Amino acid sequence: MLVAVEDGRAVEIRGAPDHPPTSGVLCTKVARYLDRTYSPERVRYPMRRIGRKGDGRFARIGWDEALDEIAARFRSIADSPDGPQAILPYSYFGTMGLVQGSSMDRRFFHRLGASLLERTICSVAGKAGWTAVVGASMGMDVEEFENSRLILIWGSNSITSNLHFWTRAQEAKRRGAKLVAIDPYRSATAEKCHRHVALLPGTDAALAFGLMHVLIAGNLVDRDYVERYTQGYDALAARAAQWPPERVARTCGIAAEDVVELARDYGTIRPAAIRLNYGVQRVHGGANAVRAIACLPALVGAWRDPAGGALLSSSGTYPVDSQALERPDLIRGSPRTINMSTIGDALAELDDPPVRAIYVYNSNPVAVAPHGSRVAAGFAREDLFCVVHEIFRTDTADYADILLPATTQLEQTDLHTSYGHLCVQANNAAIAPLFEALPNTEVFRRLAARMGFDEPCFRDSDDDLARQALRNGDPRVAGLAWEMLKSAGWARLQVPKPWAPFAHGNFPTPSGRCEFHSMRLAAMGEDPLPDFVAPYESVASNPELAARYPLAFISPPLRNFLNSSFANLPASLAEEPMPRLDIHPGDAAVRGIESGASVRVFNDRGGFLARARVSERARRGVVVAPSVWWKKLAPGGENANAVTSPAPTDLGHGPTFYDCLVEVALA
Ligand SMILES: Nc1nc2c(c(=O)[nH]1)N[C@H]1C(S)=C(S)[C@@H](COP(=O)(O)OP(=O)(O)OC[C@H]3O[C@@H](n4cnc5c(=O)[nH]c(N)nc54)[C@H](O)[C@@H]3O)O[C@H]1N2
Ligand SMILES: Nc1nc2c(c(=O)[nH]1)N[C@H]1C(S)=C(S)[C@@H](COP(=O)(O)OP(=O)(O)OC[C@H]3O[C@@H](n4cnc5c(=O)[nH]c(N)nc54)[C@H](O)[C@@H]3O)O[C@H]1N2
Ligand SMILES: [Mo]
Repeated sequence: MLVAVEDGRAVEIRGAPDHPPTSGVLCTKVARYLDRTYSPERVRYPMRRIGRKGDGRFARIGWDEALDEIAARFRSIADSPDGPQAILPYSYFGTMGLVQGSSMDRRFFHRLGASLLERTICSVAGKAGWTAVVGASMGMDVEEFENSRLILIWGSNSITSNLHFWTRAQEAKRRGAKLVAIDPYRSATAEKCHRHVALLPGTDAALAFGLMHVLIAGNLVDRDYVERYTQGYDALAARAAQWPPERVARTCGIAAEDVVELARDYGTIRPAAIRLNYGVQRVHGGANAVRAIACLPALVGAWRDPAGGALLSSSGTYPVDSQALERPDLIRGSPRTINMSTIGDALAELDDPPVRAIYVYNSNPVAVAPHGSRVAAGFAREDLFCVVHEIFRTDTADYADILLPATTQLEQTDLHTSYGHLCVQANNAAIAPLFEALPNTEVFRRLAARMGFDEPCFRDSDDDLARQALRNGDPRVAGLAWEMLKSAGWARLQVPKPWAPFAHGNFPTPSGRCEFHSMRLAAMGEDPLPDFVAPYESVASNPELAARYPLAFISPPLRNFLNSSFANLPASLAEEPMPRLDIHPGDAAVRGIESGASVRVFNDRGGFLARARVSERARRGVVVAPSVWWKKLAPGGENANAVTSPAPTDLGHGPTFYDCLVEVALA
């Protein structure tokens, strides 16, 4: 991102035209980054709560006063019989930069002895599933998709959430490739694909097994690749044998012919690529679905070609030195770990010790965490000392005892890897911090000094931290020193181009092979093979619940929002004036719902209001509420997370946002 500055003020931003994976294009929301930076709604100064928790009424105080108070409260909790574990950091990826996202903050809470946070809210199930089979979060180079002949876009609305991949997929389409969307929702992306397989949420593993079944029966397996580079083929084939297309069709709610045709295409068109994304893994069987899908490219030898294989995340291609950044060696005692996805339960139930203080940064849990009423109730606890460091007065900020002003990316220094491409980016500050805003690192530096943490690492500057971020000596970052990145802006990792990481095996698994069968998972007491794990909440798996709440509910990302970020900007809200619910004409008619009607979406966990849009974008039996809205900007003050569930995924303890039954009625 290039920023033009005049008299200290950023006046224009644009994509860098020569940055290979993004080629000068900013996505819809980031193109509004100046609106965000110069918004009149920014948190400008440190503030102290004067109203009731949740009211969002504050009075200005100074930085010294704010930090003195936080340090005093933390010290008194740490010295009490409850100890420092009663303090909890809460952060996710408000910024994904390594410096502002996971460095000084971790050092501070480690040294304090605070409870550890398990950061599960997004991708853990998919990561667990993918690494079981492939070994690390690595896959195709996004730039290669333009050379693919068949692309399965699996659980991804790429036009919304992964524009730079979509550009390549469109180029492939122009060159004659076939595009297939596998998604319960006819998203903008699915609409532009040649085929759309609209399966029921949470049934992807069944479809993957169905594809294997047909590939094996039709002799479309690459025997040579399987023999040389994989492990557990016979056992996997035995599982696949249990999934003839008719059974798959019943489980997924699709036609058996769809399974057969898709498998034939996948077994015969080369190069065949899968853009797998996180939409498939927010369900009970999310990790197993990703495991099953991750087996497919090896079965047909698709990895042989740089434009074949699959991509879930590229993040594991970067040699990030998290030990150096986060300093887990500083951890005092053996603190417990709290799962961020069940924060509502943790705030309500833990008592040995209870969570007495929470420090939120880079996240907006009151809007984004599942089972929203529990989360809000937890944050409303009068005895909870709550610090929120934010750019805006989010739903979470309203519960702060102390609210601190944060810088935006234009005002801070950082180093960014990626989970979609293979470049490293320097984030140089373009302008000085506005108002009294400070970056995350500086706040933790100042707090560390107040707490008397005198280890030299608490004095590292942001440049020092950026210098430590990548593992020195790793050949993938040879020559990519921080000083070089700062002046060049970015550089591609030192990996071969074209990139075909598994063309000759070399899987970063314990066996070095693609592990259809995983001894590592077996040793953990898990199924060594992928399997279909049914949703917690679906008509087939939970008919009793479905009798009351018959509709499957999903709430995927909106193009104009980034989770709940950007969701308060007037330009975003001009395009998304109301929370929307897509519902199929058949499901709408029996409920007397017409397009434009105000509806209530509800289950036992809660409910929220949306405006119905009746169309076949939603398949029958599934309703879709693009998200994540700020609760206080939504009619009725609730958003989609009023109904979503914190029940854990099969591996990784992720939340199951898209494993959720609801009923819909006219409001
Ligand atoms: N504009 C925008 N971009 C974003 C984000 C955003 O909020 N807005 N969020 C960012 C973040 S944090 C993430 S994690 C990424 C990834 O975000 P993803 O979770 O990959 O999001 P989407 O691309 O919307 O893909 C989700 C798709 O999966 C579908 N889906 C839901 N359930 C299932 C299922 O069970 N099976 C299958 N096959 N499909 C299902 C949904 O209908 C949706 O079309 O996007 C990032 N990019
Ligand atoms: N219903 C439903 N819920 C979902 C999802 C879904 O698909 N459906 N998606 C889930 C996913 S994939 C994810 S990743 C999570 C995301 O959850 P979060 O990581 O909480 O993401 P955001 O809502 O973007 O909130 C990030 C906050 O950090 C702030 N911020 C940005 N930069 C900085 C900074 O430098 N310093 C500080 N202190 N603050 C900063 C922003 O202003 C913003 O309010 O939401 C999840 N919630
Ligand atoms: Mo995410």
